Amino acid sequence: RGATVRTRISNHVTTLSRPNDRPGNDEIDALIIDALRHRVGKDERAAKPHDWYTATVYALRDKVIDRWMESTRRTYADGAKRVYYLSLEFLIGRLLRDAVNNLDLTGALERALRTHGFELAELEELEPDAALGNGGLGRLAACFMESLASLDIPAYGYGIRYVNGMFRQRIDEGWQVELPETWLSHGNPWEFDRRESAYRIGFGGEVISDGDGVEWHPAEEVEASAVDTPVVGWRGARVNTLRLWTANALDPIKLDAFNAGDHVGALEGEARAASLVRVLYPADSHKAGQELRLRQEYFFSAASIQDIIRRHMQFHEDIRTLPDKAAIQLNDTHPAVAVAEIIRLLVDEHGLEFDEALDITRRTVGYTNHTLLPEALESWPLPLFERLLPRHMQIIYALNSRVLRDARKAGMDDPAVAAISLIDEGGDRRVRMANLAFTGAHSVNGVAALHTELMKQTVFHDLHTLYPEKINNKTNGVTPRRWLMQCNPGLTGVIRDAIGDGFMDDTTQLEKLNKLAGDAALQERIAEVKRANKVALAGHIKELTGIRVDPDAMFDVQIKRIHEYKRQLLNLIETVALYDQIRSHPEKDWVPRVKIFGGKAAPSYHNAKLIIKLANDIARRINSDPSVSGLLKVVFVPNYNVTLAERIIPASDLSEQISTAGMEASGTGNMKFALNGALTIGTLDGANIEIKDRVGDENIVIFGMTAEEVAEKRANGYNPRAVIEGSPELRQAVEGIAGGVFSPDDKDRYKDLMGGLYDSDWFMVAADFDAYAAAQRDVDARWRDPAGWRKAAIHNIANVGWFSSDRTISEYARDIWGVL
Ligand code: B1H
Repeated sequence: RGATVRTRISNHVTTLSRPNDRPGNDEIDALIIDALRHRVGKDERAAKPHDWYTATVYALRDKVIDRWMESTRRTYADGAKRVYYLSLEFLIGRLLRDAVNNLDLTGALERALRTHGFELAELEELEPDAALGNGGLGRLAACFMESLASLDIPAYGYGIRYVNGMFRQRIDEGWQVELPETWLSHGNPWEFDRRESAYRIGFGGEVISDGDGVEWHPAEEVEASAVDTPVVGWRGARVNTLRLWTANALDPIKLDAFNAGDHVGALEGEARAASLVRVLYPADSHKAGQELRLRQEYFFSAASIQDIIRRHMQFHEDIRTLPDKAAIQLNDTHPAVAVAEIIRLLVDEHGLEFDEALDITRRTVGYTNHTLLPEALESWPLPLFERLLPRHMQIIYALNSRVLRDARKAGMDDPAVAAISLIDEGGDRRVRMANLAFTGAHSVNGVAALHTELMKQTVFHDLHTLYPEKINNKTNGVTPRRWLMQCNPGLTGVIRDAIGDGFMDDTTQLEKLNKLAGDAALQERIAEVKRANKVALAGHIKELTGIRVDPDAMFDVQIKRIHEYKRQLLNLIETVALYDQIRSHPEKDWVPRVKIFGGKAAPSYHNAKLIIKLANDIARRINSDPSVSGLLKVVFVPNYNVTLAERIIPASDLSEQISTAGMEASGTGNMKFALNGALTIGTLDGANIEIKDRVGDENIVIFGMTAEEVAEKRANGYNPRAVIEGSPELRQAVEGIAGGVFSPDDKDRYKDLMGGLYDSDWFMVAADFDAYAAAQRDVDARWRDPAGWRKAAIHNIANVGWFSSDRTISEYARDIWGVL
């Protein structure tokens, strides 16, 4: 299989003219000047940097469009099966460097821009970071889109074009403040309005059945209209489409109301439509429970399914061949209502019997689960679901009756049948979206080996017993184009010099570095690149926070959404313990560290916001204490996003992946850090386990309880108070925080947060503390041996090529979609 991927890519190596360093950049220059004049409407003298940026994107876009049309023509001509990735999140970040790099135009474009007095890097800074996602789930969707194009798989991403994506985070006196992010305020030169691709999406109303048919008469309708962004594959292999839906009122203005003087009411339809695509719910690994969220889910699922079926009928004419020509992947349960929508269209519009419609749906749909956290499992109150989607509710009942019949036939008992049901009957009745997705799909996958095992044992235990062939694992991956070549050109250059270019088309070739890991010259070059990246980051940190950090200290980094299960608190408490230790034993040979934190908290997540404040309170105190100066600094970088990650990861020495075992489904940041030569300190959770298996036990620092031990401890009664009292270091740190050492202005600020550790400590911070602190001292010992550290870093880079999203996507393609 690996070979298939390689040949597919190398076929395209020849189709793109290389090398990029041929002298003439007249073509790209001419395109830029033409775009500047005729599309931006400025001449070279009047143009501002932003105009040049826009013109540059237009010029590139023109190069992209030719390949885009060629890709589409090829797919039509081949009658090929298409992949449809439905996701409420696409965390794509900036796109300029992606396009330039994948079209191999970096050199040509840099030279062209320099003739006009611009650096490409400086224009890149003008591009807003498109944050149409929360965290890992959304970023995974973006990496997948890039890999699909790179592997030459015809694919469409479907989502929502949020006007306000993820909020911008400001830190005000240490507290998170959320501001709207207006990424579209200067227009978006990457997108194409496709008003001709528009569909009516209904809500509410009633279902009328007369003898031979069923008709849904919605009470409200909005129009979904498509906005397309091209996604360029590596070496221009292919250009796919990211199709994001925007909403319009069918009747933009009610003229009768307007003429009657109701000027606001006349525009109400437009306002209601606009509200659908206004904001991304900022709830990572947590359900966003409002009605508007369910409306968003149905709006984008229904528009996407209508689009997919229209395209299918246009070219294949027979709805029964849908599973041969389309694979629809549901990114978590957010688009799960698509299952009911497909069945509805097949039954109500195409006249199929229910069972045949269900069979076609199942053969077309795959579902990816991303979390087992109970608070993130979506379910909707039945009355709400029924009011908003009455026909879909009927279809869900019809599907449920078949599923429950299967369960009874298999001899399952009442508790098992209750667990399998699409309706949760405990308390207020709710529709379980995970059960809908599971029963409506032929494939249900987890995102790392441990997570997939836990799916079978816990949340999906009974569904798995009933349908044992569905659950499969697809360990996540990240695109090496963005997360190595683009974000770390220095390291990429050193690797090319050391092992040649082969790894750029097949990251498993990074393994060639293993035998060079002890080579002093290579270690030196990699260390120089790391240092340069750290100097650059230190400058950026100074600009963002005013804090001065020493590039020769260890950069110890935890950047990710703030969540209790990710245990930023464990890291912070250990930071305080280290601070105490340094002050008690100033004579010891401490390793200078910079503790870097970054991440957003869901606006309604009280403890997560308090953890941000704690990080900032700890930072203020430690950074101003001369007794640890030069040894310990703490930084909270505001507004963590994809663009910041691209700066921070290449400059990191230590990657913190310390979630409570069993709770982080996979993690993908862990892969990015290792690929950029950071060592990991982590628990046996998610993909950490598979990273350890690949880089080797001696090149990663693992600590703490296993998922099994966590479950056991929870089952057998866990007494955190006793643990805290039995650990002097932990106790001193927790008492200090609880007593107001870091919050002299409000001594009780952290009383309840720390109290929670004594009383319940659901995330087992106390239970893992001593092991974590010991692991950190082990990290110190390794750092004191620079050659040993550098060697371990090289083994990390060498052995995580497997975590390329090209590998992940080729597995989906082969096992789930049947397109490779
Ligand atoms: C992940 C989410 C998520 N899992 C609900 N679940 C959301 C759930 O807005 N919501 O309602 C948003 C996001 N996100 C993450 O997915 C996992 O926590 C990571 O471990 C994993 O690496 C990532 C990609 O699979």
